[in-house]
Amino acid sequence: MSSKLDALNAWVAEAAALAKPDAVHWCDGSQAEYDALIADMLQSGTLVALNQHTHPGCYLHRSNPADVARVERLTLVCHPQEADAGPNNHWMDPAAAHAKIDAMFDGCMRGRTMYVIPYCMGPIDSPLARCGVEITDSPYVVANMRIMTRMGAAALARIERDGSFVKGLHSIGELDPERRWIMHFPAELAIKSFGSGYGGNALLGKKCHALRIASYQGRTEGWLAEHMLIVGIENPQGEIRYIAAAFPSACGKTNLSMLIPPEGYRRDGWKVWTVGDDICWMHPGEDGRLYAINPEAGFFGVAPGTNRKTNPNALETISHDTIYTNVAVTADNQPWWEGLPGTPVTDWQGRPYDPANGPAAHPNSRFTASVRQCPTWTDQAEAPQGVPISAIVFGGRRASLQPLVVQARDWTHGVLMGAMMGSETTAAAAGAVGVLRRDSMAMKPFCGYHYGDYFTHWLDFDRPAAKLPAIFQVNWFRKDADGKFLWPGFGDNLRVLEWMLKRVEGGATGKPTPIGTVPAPGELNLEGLDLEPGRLEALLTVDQAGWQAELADVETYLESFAPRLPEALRRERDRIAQALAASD
Ligand code: SAT
Ligand code: MN
Repeated sequence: MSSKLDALNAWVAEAAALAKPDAVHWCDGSQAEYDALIADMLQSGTLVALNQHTHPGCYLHRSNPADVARVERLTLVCHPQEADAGPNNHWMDPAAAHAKIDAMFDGCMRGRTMYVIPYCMGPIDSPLARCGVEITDSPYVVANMRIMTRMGAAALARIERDGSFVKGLHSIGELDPERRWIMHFPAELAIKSFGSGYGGNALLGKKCHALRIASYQGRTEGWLAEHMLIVGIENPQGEIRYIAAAFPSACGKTNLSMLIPPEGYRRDGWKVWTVGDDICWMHPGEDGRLYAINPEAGFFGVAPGTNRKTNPNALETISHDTIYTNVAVTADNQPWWEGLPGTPVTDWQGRPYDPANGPAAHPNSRFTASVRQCPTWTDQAEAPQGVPISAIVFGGRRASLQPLVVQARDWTHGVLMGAMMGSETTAAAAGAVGVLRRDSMAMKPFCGYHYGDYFTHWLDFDRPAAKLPAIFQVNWFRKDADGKFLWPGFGDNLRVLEWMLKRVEGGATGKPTPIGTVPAPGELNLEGLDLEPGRLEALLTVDQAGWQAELADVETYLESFAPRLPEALRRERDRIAQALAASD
């Protein structure tokens, strides 16, 4: 073998010597390999076949009930200096971390096969793509990685060309929550994950590599790794503009990335193209614009709430060749979750369904399917240079305060908007649901280094020749006094995206407010939408006292990143606070 693979071979040998598997299997990514893995998992009970007439190629995995979400307290970012991890991460000294987790890996694969998975995050020939190798003892992880990444022989060939890759060592261990760690060593481009088989903890190409490690790599190399969907909006003239949007987990990124335009828009010829639903890597291009790729090749989406009305494209995507995790099952063995028609008979734990046990599908139950199965998938997702981004959107789940849409006045204001994002927590992470927490750029669980340095890195993109995207803040989740959502969301969100693109192209003047620009009366296209009188005003209201309180809270939050908080953000916050006070 060539010397470029020596480092890989040596690392695999070292991992095998530590974990002591019965066999080592190098994954080639072929269909035959995938089929054989599925057959083995059906035999061992790791997978259950679903109704092959209604859902060909679909299987169900029921995970350990104590292993259904990411666990932030067990997720560590191990920089040599604790200060570099920042208050936004849990930290352990790298040497201590290695020692702790290596003791768990010692002999953990006895009686198991160790799989070596070469993978590429991004189009295989893209200069923006980066490779990794995951070693795991979970065939479920292998099957998911084949859907979620460009995995196998082509990735190995690229690793051989590049000579570098991210090392990910994973074992499900005993799935014991007491013996579980997800550790990142950004300076070593390494990940070690033990004791969990759940998506974000175990599919190491996803959050661990494409966000935590890549955010750090991006800072060193001058690009951004973000928790963003990428969607193309085609207008009736056939022009396509791309938008990248950050939302915390389980806030509708998948839905927004493949939305169906409202009827009037469809009639007029508007189309939506899906590039990615979760992760976006953005590099400045030679023309000064930001170009984005989706490093992933699949969707690992939240099942509950996905239905004909909310996301028909997702339903179509997952109607075949999909791995389901922790959903319920109907009498005729179809996958089922809350929001679908039909009746569950078996719950996500495999028990006869009883409402007394809670929802039939786990609230964080998931589907894994290739992006290519999505009716709105575009081959621009394979463009090696990426797609140019016209607008960046930050969105949270806020029952009050945050207007439907606000545009930042410039890049610095936009970075502040991202930094001060707040959102009510969801089931994607273990812990209480519905609690407001700050989640800067939706990266709180995923930024692999100090948030203060990360804000500085964002601000640094504002250079003389840069042609940066406009930045907007949205909130689809604002409620009225009775707790009802004010905005219909889903396909109608295109109305808001259209306004953003008009702003970018100079086709809307907007209405200035102390917190940014909102749509002027008449600028949001509401044709065909039955909004009760006063609703739009309620959606766009800037509650002055509420915002003053918000900015006071933001100040405390931002200062938690001192002394690394960039002064520009402090000044920007002060400017808005003064504008609010002046509008009193
Ligand atoms: O962390 S996962 O990738 O498993 C899902 C999510 O939280 O977005
Ligand atoms: Mn996500």
